[in-house]
Amino acid sequence: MATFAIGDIQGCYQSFKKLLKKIKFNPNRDQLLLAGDLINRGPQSLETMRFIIQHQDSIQCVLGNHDLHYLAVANHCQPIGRSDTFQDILNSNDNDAICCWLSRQPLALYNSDFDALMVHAGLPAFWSLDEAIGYSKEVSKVLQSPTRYQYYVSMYGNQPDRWCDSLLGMDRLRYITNALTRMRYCRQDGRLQLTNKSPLNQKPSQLVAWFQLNNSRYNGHILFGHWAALNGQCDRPKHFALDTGCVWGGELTALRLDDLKKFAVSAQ
Ligand SMILES: [Mn+2]
Repeated sequence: MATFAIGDIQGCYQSFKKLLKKIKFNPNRDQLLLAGDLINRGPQSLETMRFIIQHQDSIQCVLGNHDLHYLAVANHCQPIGRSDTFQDILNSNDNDAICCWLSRQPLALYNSDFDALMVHAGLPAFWSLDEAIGYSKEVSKVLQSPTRYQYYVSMYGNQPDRWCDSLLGMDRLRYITNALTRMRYCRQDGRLQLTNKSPLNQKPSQLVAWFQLNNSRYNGHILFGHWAALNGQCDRPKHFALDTGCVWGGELTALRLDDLKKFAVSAQ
């Protein structure tokens, strides 16, 4: 029995299957933790989601920005974009089931066996574990309620960039969503800077990666995806960057949590 954390699949079903073969994934014995962005940009979003739902007893996941974007489109709150590739799901008979299943997945997930928090993008430096899980639940509650339509219409945007526990309504939900599913860089004071995607050695001096801001309130492991330009490197002993750019021709990576051994396959 082993537990594997896997980075952004983004509909790269062939690479996903190849990785599962490499790690000898046995759904009767092993567990997968998927770091979000399960679909979109890659070629086989529908097959990817069918496999995940079929094996849901052995899989846990968090939502990424692409998964939320699919939910917004599937709920008729956003038009599909030119570079979106989840039309296969929208056109299928599985669309309602996939939409419903994804709506029930969290933005933050804690595994106590490995003292590991999984989020798609990152953990703000001033949030504790309990706060991150609580804020994730605030969003989940909305995704499963009739107020989700308002959320999907207005979740886009980069403001507010500063957290304050007194934030209310959509401003509060948008900050939580941006921090957990889109964050890469922050300013020195912790404010979100959501537009810069460069690798660390090309960052402007006024920005810091979210994981470079010292978090004195959570010192467990953090498993995250979203930032392909890191190419799996983040120079922090308990932080694991899992997005190795499979959809861009890089690799799909699995981290075995039992011994922190990494496995990767090249994009298929
Ligand atoms: Mn992402």
